[in-house]
Amino acid sequence: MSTHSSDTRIVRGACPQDCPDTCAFLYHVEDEKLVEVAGDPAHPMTRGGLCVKLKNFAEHHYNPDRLLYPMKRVGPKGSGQFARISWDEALATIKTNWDQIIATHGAQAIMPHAYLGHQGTINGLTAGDAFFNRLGSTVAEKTYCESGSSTAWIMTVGPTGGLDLESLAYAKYIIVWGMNMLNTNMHAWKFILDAKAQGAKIVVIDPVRTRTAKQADWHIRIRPGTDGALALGMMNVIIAEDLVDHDYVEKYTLGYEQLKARAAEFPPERVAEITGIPVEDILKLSREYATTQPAAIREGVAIERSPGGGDAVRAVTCLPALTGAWRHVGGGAVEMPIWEFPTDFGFLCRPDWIKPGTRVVNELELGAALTGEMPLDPPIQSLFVYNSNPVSQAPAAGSIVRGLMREDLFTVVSELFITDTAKYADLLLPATMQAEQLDLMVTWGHLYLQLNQPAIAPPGECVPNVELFRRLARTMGFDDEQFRMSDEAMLRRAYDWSDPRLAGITYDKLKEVGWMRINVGLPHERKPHAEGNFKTPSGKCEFAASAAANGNFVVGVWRSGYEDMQPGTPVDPVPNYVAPHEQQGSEAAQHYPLNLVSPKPHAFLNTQYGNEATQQRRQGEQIIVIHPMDAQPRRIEHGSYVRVFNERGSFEARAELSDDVSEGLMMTNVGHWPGLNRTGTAVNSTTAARHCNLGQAGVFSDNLVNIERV
Ligand SMILES: Nc1nc2c(c(=O)[nH]1)N[C@H]1C(S)=C(S)[C@@H](COP(=O)(O)OP(=O)(O)OC[C@H]3O[C@@H](n4cnc5c(=O)[nH]c(N)nc54)[C@H](O)[C@@H]3O)O[C@H]1N2
Ligand SMILES: Nc1nc2c(c(=O)[nH]1)N[C@H]1C(S)=C(S)[C@@H](COP(=O)(O)OP(=O)(O)OC[C@H]3O[C@@H](n4cnc5c(=O)[nH]c(N)nc54)[C@H](O)[C@@H]3O)O[C@H]1N2
Ligand code: SF4
Ligand SMILES: [Mo]
Repeated sequence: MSTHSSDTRIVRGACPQDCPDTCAFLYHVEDEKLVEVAGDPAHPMTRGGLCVKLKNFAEHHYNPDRLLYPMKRVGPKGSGQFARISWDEALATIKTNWDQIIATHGAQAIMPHAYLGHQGTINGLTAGDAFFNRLGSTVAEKTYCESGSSTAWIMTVGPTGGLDLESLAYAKYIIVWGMNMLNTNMHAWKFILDAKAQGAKIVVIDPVRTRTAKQADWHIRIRPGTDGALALGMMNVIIAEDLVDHDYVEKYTLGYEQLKARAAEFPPERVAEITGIPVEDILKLSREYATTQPAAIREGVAIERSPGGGDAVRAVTCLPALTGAWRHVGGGAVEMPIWEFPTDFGFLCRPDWIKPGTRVVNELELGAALTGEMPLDPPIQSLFVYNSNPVSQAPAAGSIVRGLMREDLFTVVSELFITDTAKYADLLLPATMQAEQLDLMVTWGHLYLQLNQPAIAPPGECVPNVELFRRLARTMGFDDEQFRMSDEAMLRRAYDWSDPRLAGITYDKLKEVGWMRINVGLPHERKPHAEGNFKTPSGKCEFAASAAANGNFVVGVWRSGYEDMQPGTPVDPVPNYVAPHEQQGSEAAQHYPLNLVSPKPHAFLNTQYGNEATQQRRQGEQIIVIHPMDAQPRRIEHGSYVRVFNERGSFEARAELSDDVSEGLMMTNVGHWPGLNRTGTAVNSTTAARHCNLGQAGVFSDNLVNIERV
């Protein structure tokens, strides 16, 4: 932390990003200017340090490219030519267009598109839901991330926080499964190092030898999309060698006999064949995991990014109950602890305002929805994008761009910058950044409730999302109380402060101290499921999910509020292995023989900061990691530019030859701005808009491509 003059004002805040660490901020303000954003040294997760992405967060607020005023398009679609207009004109334009669309096609011809550009209670994932439900628009299903894992987690153990990441310090065996923690959950790595110092073994299961894998005691290379088979194979060994905690299983689980029968179908030889992991390693992993307690599993989001991802997360989540790992402090598993926070999603989203029969369109299928490839009656005539950047982050990006080019589509984008998506807007609306707004931050990596208070005034005419929707509500003539409440009144209303987990925590106290731990036990003593106490219908860890027993389905919170509107695909009550769709050896593989995974960039947060020169220098240009044996026959050398392509699209990247990937596998990062790349495209031009088998999550790791030197 640098030193500042005595007239520095410190304001408490919290990181707005879709990142499990949700760091606590100290905003430093001098002469009403934000001069520094520091991590709070007292916060147990942040411990005074922010990540590389947020290093220049104060300057980010003053980036000269920021969108400061409403703008309208003055050139052809996608040309990026805009002219400043007033908020009154912007709102009036929206009203005229929407009134006309509603009169001709009905309100369902309007579709919102939003995700987690901001992670606050009133400006984040649920912002705008109440407004669009009141409007009667198409309901957008937001399943970019965790919806498959969350569904799987809830089916198996219920909406419980599970293992506290801080408790990892007390584990003796830690499996980091499908997560590049050093990039994506870096503040929790400290607890792993604490455990290691006490003799714990760290195992990373990842197809790529990542920074995290390099720090581990053991890196297990797995074929993408085969984690379900590995987890079932581990169960096979654990059951066959009688390493089961029978007492725990009997008292606190449901469906052991069924799970045993399923696991019997996955002997190590078969699992080795599917996963590419040697039989000896499967045996060793199973034995070590079952016999070294406390054993912890840090479930990464990447497990879900394949067709069988949902069942894979269910299978992984069954493991700690089979071995009794939950009995110990530091044992068990963690998907995300978000479920411990008593948030009133009913109030925030107002699902009661959705008219029966309103259609639901999944956001990952945006391209098909806009181009008409997905038959929709009425067709989408207006798209309202906020908190998201689908041209970069959604699959099948080429079809999204084709859709956005439609002359008859009225597109509004609320943004911080003119992103690759915003470029196609008819109207742009300016949004505030975190130091300029009030919110209670949602977190999915720790157990602290945090208030972010405004430190500086918004520049230009920027407004927080919550104010944007108040303005839109007034414009459309909605006078419901929801749209007349202040930010603070909404935040006070959005949590159940009488919930025992919030005992002693009040909004006023948060205003003073910034953050407080919720009452769910301290890290050194927390054993949430030592005696069962699962949040499932049976109260047990459900190896055979009662939610699926009668062909039912379950969904994660990201469809919150409208679960009963759509029947889901029936799933097997007991987790199974579902193979990748785009497989080596398939017919498609003759043309596209290489599988491409596209995890998170080190220096960007999804696409955010991808337009900052300092971050671009840290991240470097778009690269693709290729095994030398795949590069050689294609005359690709280290540093050559290559075109990566399949029938969906292409992009270019600089080749990095390395055996950090296996033969047949390549790795590139999502998050580079397509428009700043060599051909105006990035990895999602090649990914497919299909879903994982639970929660409608995306399948970004299931992507066969080919490459050639350019
Ligand atoms: N620096 C940085 N941090 C971030 C983000 C960011 O953009 N940048 N984004 C945030 C967000 S939104 C999220 S969801 C999290 C995600 O963070 P993570 O959970 O870490 O997810 P990914 O980065 O997608 O992938 C992690 C690892 O999974 C591997 N992987 C890919 N497919 C598979 C598979 O089928 N099985 C297994 N076992 N491994 C596989 C990849 O090689 C990669 O190393 O990160 C958050 N934190
Ligand atoms: N190939 C591939 N694709 C992926 C993934 C992958 O691993 N591989 N990961 C997926 C995952 S896990 C996720 S979470 C998604 C993330 O996808 P997005 O949520 O779309 O990612 P961001 O880049 O964070 O984009 C958010 C946009 O919101 C804007 N924004 C930020 N704050 C505000 C605000 O307060 N108001 C408004 N109106 N706008 C704001 C930002 O400027 C940014 O342009 O991407 C998914 N896409
Ligand atoms: S992006 Fe994540 S690690 Fe970085 S400051 Fe924000 S919460 Fe912390
Ligand atoms: Mo995500």
